[in-house]
Amino acid sequence: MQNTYKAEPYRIKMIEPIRETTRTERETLLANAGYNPFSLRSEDVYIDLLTDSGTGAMSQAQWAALMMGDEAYAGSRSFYRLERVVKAITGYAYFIPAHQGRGAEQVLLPRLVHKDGMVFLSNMHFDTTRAHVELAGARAIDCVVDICFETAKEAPFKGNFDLTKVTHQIEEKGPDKIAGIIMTLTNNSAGGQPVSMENLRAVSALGRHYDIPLIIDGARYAENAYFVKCREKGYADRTMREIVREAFDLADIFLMSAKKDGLCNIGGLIAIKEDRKLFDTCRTHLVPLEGFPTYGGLTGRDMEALAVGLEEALEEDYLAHRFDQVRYLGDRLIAAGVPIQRPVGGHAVFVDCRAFAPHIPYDQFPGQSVVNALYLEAGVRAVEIGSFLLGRDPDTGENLQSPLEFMRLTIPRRTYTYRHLDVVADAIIAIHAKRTELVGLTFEYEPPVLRHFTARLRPITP
Ligand code: P61
Repeated sequence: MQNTYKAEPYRIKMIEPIRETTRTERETLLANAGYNPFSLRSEDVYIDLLTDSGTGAMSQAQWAALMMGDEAYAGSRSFYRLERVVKAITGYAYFIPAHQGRGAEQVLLPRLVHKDGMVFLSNMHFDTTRAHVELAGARAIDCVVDICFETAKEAPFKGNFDLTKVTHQIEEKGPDKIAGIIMTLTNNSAGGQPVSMENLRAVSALGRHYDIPLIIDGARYAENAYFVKCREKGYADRTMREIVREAFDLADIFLMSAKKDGLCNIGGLIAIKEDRKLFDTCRTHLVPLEGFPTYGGLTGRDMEALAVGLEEALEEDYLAHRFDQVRYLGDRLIAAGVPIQRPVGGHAVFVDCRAFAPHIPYDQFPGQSVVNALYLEAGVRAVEIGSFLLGRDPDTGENLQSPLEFMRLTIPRRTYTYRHLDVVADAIIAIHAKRTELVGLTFEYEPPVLRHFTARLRPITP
């Protein structure tokens, strides 16, 4: 990885104005939003680091490709173009488009659950994946390496599977109860932390030994491959294409939210290496859930933009700049003594809110408290990745305690400048200085599924 900061590998051809608000305005806006920034209007947000999902800027080549969209209901030329690109990158035989990641999940995951009591094992399930596992009647078990919970400790691949945990789960439950092994690349919930090729190889060997399918949940597979190139022995001289192909060769199925490393505002996909029967059953279910197999919920122009975006996301100049932006923000926070998951991940800086606000218990959501303080301070919208997002145990209804309480500062691709990141860093450093004043939150309204999207909260005033 480079040691010097470099400028953006692009220049700006079109701009989108953003607006500052006053602190008094923000106090009213946040109260009206039920202390949940998901309910803010984006025009009331100055710098939006809620997510890197669908929020990036498209390139001139992608905008040009939109004009080539073939909007035929069946047999669209744009579908075949996208299919060619996906097959060339993955080497897989079968491709199915979907409107976004969770669309792909709802088509694929229930097809792998054949009986009661089945489980999926993952390094870490992201929340929509967990929700679809549970909706399919299965259970989701995370088997990540323990070092990912020690945010201050640096390690190159904190997203890895713990091989002892996963082997133990397979043997305890019995291989026939394991519906699939889900390798999340990069490991979003752990802080955008990467997985090494060595770990992927070992997990693949386990899957093959026990005849369990290995699914790559690869929303950020290109970023993961770039970490492998930068950090893993033997990969520095390999091309991005070679590295991602090696990863896909080790797995059986690829699920992707293409709103991340597809560099698109919408899109998802399923690719299947060779299981024709699985492909057929997925396509059958695709029709009522997402749409006809040659569009799967996407317009022809979406598929064109995605075909271009998938290739651009593998360009090293782009990836080096992206990593540098995330590192820049992380370095500023570390220098000021703000606790973050170290080293920084690929798509975001994750602030460790258990260390930031240790006086707030997990079921009063320390991460959400810091997220709200950041909005009030500077109009910056971040997102909680912790106990608020994790929700309740589906069997007992108890609030689950997340092992990590994060505020995620997610960097949209090709969108903000280093100066924007300075504004974010300055604001976080300011709230860190008065962190003892932060208070916890309680529910005014709690929806039963994926509660963090629409919940309403209230600060617990002392
Ligand atoms: C994100 F606040 N991620 O990180 P879809 N797998 C993985 C993801 O990261 C992912 C999906 C599947 C989002 C969007 C998001 O509570 C939230 O295209 C590793 O979003 O359907 C999505 O892909 C699902 C933000 C999702 C959230 C759920 O920001």
